[in-house]
Amino acid sequence: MITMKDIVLEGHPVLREVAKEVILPASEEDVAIAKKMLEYLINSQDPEISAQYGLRPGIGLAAPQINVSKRIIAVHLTDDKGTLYSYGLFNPKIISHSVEKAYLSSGEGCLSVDRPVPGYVPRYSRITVTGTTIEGENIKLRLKGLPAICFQHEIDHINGIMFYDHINNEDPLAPIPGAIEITK
Ligand code: K2U
Ligand code: NI
Repeated sequence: MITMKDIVLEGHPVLREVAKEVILPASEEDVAIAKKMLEYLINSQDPEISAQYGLRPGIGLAAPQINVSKRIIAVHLTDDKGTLYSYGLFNPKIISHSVEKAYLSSGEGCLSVDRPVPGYVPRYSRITVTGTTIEGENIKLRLKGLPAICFQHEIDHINGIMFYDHINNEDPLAPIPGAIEITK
């Protein structure tokens, strides 16, 4: 199982690389990586397991964060309507997005950043994402709210982008014009 020792911290060069496409159909090795990443998220959200292994709770994880420079992400969260989004996804791609922006009112954190970084992170409020699931299904997801924020955070990771790259350094908490505020 993945624990915190397996998650690389900011400053590690892999977090600034553009990760490589996964050759499909995914190999047993890449399927196992995606399954372990999803397992981490599920474990990290279990109070007993996360306490026992000292896991930081996560709703998303990208393969570069476990020092694997491949386009693999995992997401495990429930949105405000109670819809569960639980995926291990190969080669995720944002194929369209809204002009409208959104941001998390609490700002963002990252399992690879063990310090608070205050500031609003502008994201697209709605996105359409394609990718291939662990089961080998090619899917298209239309997302908004926290799922949209999470997928953008993880897809940033496979492009070598960190959430704080988007923060307005002059005024981190400046309102983002026209953006909607999302509370988690
Ligand atoms: O990629 C990661 O480091 C996991 C991130 C993903 C994430 C950050 C900000 C906003 C959305 C997703 C976090 O550690 S997951 C922790 C978390 C939990 C609930 C809501 C937001 C973030
Ligand atoms: Ni992160």
